Amino acid sequence: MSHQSTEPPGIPSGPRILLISPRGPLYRHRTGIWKKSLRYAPLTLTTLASLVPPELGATVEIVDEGISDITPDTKADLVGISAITGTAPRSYELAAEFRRRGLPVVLGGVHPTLLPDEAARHADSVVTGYAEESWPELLRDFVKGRMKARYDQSPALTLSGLPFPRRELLSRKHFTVFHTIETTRGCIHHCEFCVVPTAWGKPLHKPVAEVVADIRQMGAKKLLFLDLNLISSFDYARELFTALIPLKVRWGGLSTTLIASDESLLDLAARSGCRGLLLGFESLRGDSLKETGKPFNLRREYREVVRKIHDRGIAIQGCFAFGFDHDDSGVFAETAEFAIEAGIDLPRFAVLTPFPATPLFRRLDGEGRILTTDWTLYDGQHVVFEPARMSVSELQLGIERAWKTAYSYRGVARRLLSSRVQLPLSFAANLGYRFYAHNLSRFYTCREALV
Ligand code: B12
Ligand code: SF4
Repeated sequence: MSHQSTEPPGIPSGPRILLISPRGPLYRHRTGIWKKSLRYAPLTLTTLASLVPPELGATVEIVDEGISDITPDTKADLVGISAITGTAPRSYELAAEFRRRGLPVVLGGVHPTLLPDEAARHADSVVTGYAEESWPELLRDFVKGRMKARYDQSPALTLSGLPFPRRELLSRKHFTVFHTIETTRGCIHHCEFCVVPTAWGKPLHKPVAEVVADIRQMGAKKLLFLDLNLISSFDYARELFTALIPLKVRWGGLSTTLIASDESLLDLAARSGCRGLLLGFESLRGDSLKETGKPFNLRREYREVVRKIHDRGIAIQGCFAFGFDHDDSGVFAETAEFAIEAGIDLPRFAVLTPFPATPLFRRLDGEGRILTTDWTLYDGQHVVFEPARMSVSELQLGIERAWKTAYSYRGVARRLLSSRVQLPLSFAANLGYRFYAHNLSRFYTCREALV
């Protein structure tokens, strides 16, 4: 059960706040295919809970529909729902239900940030961008009976002096990695498909001393950084990795392939306890990398990137996308074979997804190539646009084939024998992804509708 609520002792009872992270089909409690071996604790709801001003004496309950169900009689005075694009329709469905019961609903998160006017049609208030200042302001307004229809991120927002996320509100038993943390936000790059520059813009950093204090207070020995690009600033990354060394933690995080361009930074990452990196390789084809605004990823370097990282005992989760305008039907086998030969510990394959408001969405929309705005299908595994050099079904089935090839028993064995780093952890995650790969097609219910 992950419904958790708390009321600070000795403080008179204030509003009951219910915070929800809605399910997506793949990530749904019980019927989804995102196994525990792949699951790490998100920070969204625990962060929002930590930002509730103490003087309000509020009760906070959090529900993550990826791991539990909402009970129909859940009581609250205010409901906050966090929406990413794939979960936006479910968010609107829940919002309608709560509003029918007379409960005010606030929508926030990346999707309402990208499409605030759409979100506003389903909520009493919409919060865009990061909510470290605006959410407490909204709550104070709410108790005074003057909640506004919209709150935007302040341009002056900084990430210093913030409370630690209230991780105690989540039950650890649901997650393989419970101790997650965030140090930076935003990214300096502008990849055409990425929501980060569109939604959040320039990078913000937490003071390293505060990151260290959080790690110490949670007593973490195994950590995952959720930052989308931990090395946006090499200087910050260097300061952070240096500060991690005395903590003797093992950690994983997301980076660009650029980390391999600076061996001293890579050495420092390894010395600070880095045991796994998620890298966006995206494509093996130079034309596609240019098309998508990721020129710093060049194929000729990939094997070298993999070797340098493996040499330091760091496992690689390598992400590839299919559906670029330069992709043809040969791309799936070529990419899966590369992942196997290069010994990528955990390859992941996504369909290029034009998330709303991104430059990619605007381009494809301008070319009349967006096939659906059913946001449920914007989950990185469904084709939602007209590909340039293959049919929708070729792309949809090609991605499934790539998953199955890379996660066949032979594929897993060849990859892990070639890599030989972090084997026990990597093996467990490979089994999780093998299950995912072999069950993906269960969710292709809309294939016929799109083809
Ligand atoms: C944990 C995580 C997951 C988890 C949980 C998802 C969830 N619902 O939160 C899992 C593993 C399930 C997941 C899956 C996917 N994810 Co994900 N995930 C993340 C990740 C790495 C961390 C989220 C987090 O904890 N952030 C830290 C918190 C503090 O930040 P935050 O969530 O943005 O919240 C702040 C504000 O946005 C705001 N806010 C957020 N919600 C609300 C609600 C209210 C009421 C208010 C007031 C404010 C507010 O306040 C917070 C404090 O400032 C983010 C990247 C990131 N670093 O944010 C991607 C991210 C959310 N995921 C993303 C994607 C694309 C996916 C997948 C499609 C990937 C895939 N191919 O499988 C799937 C789709 C899931 C689905 N459709 O069902 C994208 C979303 C893009 C989009 N437009 O939808 C992100 C942004 C990463 C990216 N590539 O850019 N993901
Ligand atoms: S490097 Fe990663 S986080 Fe940065 S814009 Fe590109 S895809 Fe997004």
